[in-house]
Amino acid sequence: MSQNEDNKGINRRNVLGTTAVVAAAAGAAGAGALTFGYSALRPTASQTARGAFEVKPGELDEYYTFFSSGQTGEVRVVGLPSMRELMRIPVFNRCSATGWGQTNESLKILREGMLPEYRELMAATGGLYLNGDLHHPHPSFTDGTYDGRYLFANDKANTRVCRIRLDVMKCDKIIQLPNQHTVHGLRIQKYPKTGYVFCNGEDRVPVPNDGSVLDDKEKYHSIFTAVNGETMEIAWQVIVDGNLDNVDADYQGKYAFSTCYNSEEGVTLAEMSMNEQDWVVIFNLKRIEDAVAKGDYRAINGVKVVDGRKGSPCTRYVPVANSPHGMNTAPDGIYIVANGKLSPTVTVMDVRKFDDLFDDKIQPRDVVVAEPELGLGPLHTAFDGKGNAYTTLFIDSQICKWSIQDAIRSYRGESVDPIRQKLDVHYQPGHNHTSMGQTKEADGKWLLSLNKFSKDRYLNVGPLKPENDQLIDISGDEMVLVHDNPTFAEPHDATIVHHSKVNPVHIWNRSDPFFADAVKQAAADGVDLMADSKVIRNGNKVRVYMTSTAPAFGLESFSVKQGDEVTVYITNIDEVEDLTHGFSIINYGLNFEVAPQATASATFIANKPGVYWYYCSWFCHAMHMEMKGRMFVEPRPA
Ligand code: CUK
Ligand code: CUA
Repeated sequence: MSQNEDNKGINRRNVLGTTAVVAAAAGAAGAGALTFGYSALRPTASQTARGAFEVKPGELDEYYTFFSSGQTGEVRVVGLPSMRELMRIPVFNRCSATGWGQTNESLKILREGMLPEYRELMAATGGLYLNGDLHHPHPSFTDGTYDGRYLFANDKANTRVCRIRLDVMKCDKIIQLPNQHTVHGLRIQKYPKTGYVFCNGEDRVPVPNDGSVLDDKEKYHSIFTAVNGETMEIAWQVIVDGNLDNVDADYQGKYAFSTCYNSEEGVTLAEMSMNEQDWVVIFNLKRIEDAVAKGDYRAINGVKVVDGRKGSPCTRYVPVANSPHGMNTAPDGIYIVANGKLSPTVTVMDVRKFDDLFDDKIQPRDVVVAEPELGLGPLHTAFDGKGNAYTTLFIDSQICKWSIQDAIRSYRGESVDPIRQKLDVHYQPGHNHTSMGQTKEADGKWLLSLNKFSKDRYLNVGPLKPENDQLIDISGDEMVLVHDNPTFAEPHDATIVHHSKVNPVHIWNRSDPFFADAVKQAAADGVDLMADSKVIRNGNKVRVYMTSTAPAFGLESFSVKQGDEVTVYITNIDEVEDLTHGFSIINYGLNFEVAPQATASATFIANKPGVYWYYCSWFCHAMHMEMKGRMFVEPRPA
């Protein structure tokens, strides 16, 4: 018996119902249908035909999916429905292929993305973090749907927020949030457009956290931050009661709301899960902006911090069952769902009631319109835009499909069962996602289940196993599992974006700000990056400018002196799509990518004398192996 089966303690009726439905759909009636063997649940050809998930060689996917990678620290771009990985965008990690974390262009973003005190802390690694934990990637919005400009994501490990430009699929900005300790939940203002990026501070710490307070948890605070997505500056912060977990925003541009666990404000597992109830905190954006405008805030570490603890006009606290996790807004712009985690229920709220709540015309629980019991461990909910919700059940290893309207009827006392279907997934799902389901343009075609455990689903690769991301066709009345996809650590979250929303460039524009510093330096040195290859010496600082065009660098060799600080600027003057060059110096630990029409640079100290070949590391031409040259490092005079 697998753990998946062991976990199905409750809801036997629904489990049996689901199995029968799936088995019938698969035409696999008989003994298999009544056992819980997974062979009966594996899709057959006839089952998968409906979803037409196969993308044939040469065909393009209909959707971009932006996957987080958790503790790997990057964003992955995956085609859907094929589930083919198309690209990786390094952000909080280092990348040997692209030189992220090594080029001056990326180092500037990474260094500026750290508060000065943490740059000091990380002196041993050059003032840089080498890790990150990227959970929640979300694209920018205009009028309730994706506008293709940016993707934002959090770093839970080091309290950072990044922005990725979707035109070039590169990170262009990172900031580290002061006062807050970790950023976990991250979502985007949907209307009228992405002004704010909402960032949940999960852990409570003393503010300021300078050692003057240690084990006195009464003096700890949790902080909610709004970052301006256009400028990547912090707009304001709000102090709240309890821990913040996940966050979402409405479609009206008025509210953000966060699930909160640890309303007990404890510091141990036992303390944190003591109470029967926690809450959802609702943030009134207008009132917070007014408080900031009126000077009703404390400036802490250069940030305007508004007091949003209980009793504040800026927030309301809606009690929900113990330790809610996911927070999801339905595409109808009306219903929001807080997922129970330790409770088998999800709590549905109606955002149209929030104005009255803030005007004290109703009580916090009056905004709740449904609380269906779905199964064990509800973590996240996705929507199809047709009135159905899909909730991951972590402990049951299932997706539960349910009707929002029937859940509301049932809450009012009518005898209806909101549950439409339960589908086994493999195993222990966290987030799930529908195509365009986090916008008002939800199209109800695909559902992704991001499962934390793959166990027996793949060839054994040793004790560390991949995650298992499963593709489910939701276009018909029944959910049908169509594809398993293994992923390396560890997608928590993904966003499925119709391809028409994203329009990346094919080659770089020479005026791109990404390498503007290099262009400026070249101009100061009188160098035309597109034509000149030369060495400029300024004391012990040496700048080596080189073009690259298949299959040759602009310099076949260059000389520097031992101890020089050398900056190499490579400009790819090829104007051909996909003709990327690389630049690596052997034994000097250097490699980076130079895509068509880009300039990339890196700086190092030439401390070791000798002959060092540099070579093109991205296969570019039949003569790619010959695309190389020599760096001569002259020994320091004795
Ligand atoms: S969290 Cu990971 S499963 Cu960080 Cu969005 Cu819910
Ligand atoms: Cu240029 Cu390989």
